[in-house]
Amino acid sequence: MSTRRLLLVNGPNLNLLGIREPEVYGTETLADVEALVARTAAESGYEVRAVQSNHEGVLIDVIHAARTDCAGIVINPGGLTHTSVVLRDALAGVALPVAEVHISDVMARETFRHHSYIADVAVVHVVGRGVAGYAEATRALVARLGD
Ligand code: CA2
Repeated sequence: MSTRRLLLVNGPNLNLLGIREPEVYGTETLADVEALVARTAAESGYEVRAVQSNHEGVLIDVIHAARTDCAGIVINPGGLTHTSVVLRDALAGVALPVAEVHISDVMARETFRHHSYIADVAVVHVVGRGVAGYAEATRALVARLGD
């Protein structure tokens, strides 16, 4: 039987969700995001391991660990989206389907946010839909996993 678990990864500074910059990222907290993804995944019989870290190496380790016990990864890499070859390599290396989420519309922001090192290793992309985008990404990822 396949593993009915997803890894939810939130990268650097996303622990500040709902606390700072509500005009950009909204008023919902990281706990709200994690509960939303858990609820959404549960609709399809998946459980969720949720991890947020401000440390790139920790993110790499949790992605590697998912290789053997998760079916897919929902990730908002935060600012590492635009800088991190190593995060991209980790995602490519575990060869699990990846859904990339951004709360804000990165293409409408500074040009340095326009490039994503993650985009072409992800099979689902949800950008600029607010926190609700995590639910969209989770549903789209689960739909690709089949039964
Ligand atoms: O829109 C997104 O979800 C981003 O991935 C968020 C990153 C940003 O660097 C990306 O370009 C787009 C920033 C995450 C920081 O989150 C904060 C949340 C609340 C207050 C301050 C930062």
